[in-house]
Amino acid sequence: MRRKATLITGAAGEIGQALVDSLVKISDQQLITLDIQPAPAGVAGKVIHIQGDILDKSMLSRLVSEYEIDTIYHLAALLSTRSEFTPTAAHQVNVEGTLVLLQMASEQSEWRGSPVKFIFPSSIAAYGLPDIETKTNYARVREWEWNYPRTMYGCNKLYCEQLGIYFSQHYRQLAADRPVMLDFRSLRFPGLISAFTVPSGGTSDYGPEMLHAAAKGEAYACFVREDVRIPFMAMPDAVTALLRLTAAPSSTLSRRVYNITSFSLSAVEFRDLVLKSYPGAQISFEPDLKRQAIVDSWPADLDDTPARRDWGWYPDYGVERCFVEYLVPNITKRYHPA
Ligand code: AKB
Repeated sequence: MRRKATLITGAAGEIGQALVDSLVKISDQQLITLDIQPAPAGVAGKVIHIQGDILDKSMLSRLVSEYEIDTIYHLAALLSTRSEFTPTAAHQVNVEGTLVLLQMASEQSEWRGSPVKFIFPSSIAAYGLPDIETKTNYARVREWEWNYPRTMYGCNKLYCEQLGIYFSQHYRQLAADRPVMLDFRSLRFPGLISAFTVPSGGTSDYGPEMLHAAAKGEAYACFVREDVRIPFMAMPDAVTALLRLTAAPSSTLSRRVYNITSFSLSAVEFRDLVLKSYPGAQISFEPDLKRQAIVDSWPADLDDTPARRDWGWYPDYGVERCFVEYLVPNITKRYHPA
């Protein structure tokens, strides 16, 4: 008999590291982590780590010959700025990688006779507001509005959401027998901020970069204007949301893709919060017009009513608690251990 397992791709990335840290504490089944990078420090011996490429089908075949995978957290992706520099590679990793895993999860669902849960992080990058006026007028964007991404990463996320829905609801719709289909669930995250990892390759990174630079005592030039506003969330809330959505009974879910958010800040409000804790921080604004245009196309806020209603989503960290209790003490300790 194959052992039951949970697969986490992109496990060495920012969300991956935080999620795996939580899963090792609460999961009663084998965790298999997959990443192009080595296993994150701290999980050695607690997970089976495969250092490899999600596009490697023979590696995935070996995996399912040994394990019955019942839940997949598919976190592997190239983020928005990096994807603009290498759009073809982004498409390969973000779309083809997702397709390979969706196919594997579909086959596994049939073999098991019950749906594999496929949990997929999407992003505010799936939205694209055409100009600042529209962004101001449509501040709290709902899931079905403004789905016109302007980045490769945003296009990839939006399309993979649709692929996930297809594999959950319409896969092999012309076959004589309806297959057991996978159970796709996705969250559109705002900009995430972790106290323990530094982001790389994203366009919402100016927030966390400001904070980490201030804690290190380094000057930071923010690459967007003072008034640019997007939603943010503390990483522990992102992990809680992933776990809560995974655990939600299917009968309570009215959608497969949910917005979630915590607080929205303009870049200057973010700077002011950083200055409260690190009064000597040297933060200037030197907009990079091209990266700024990407952030300008993202919503100022998200309407997360369906997530709150269907599966009880709420953020534990509002802005104050996020900075005062989570970010500042942990980031300070990271760079200035006692
Ligand atoms: C990025 O900036 O690419 C990500 C995102 C908003 O999804 N942080």
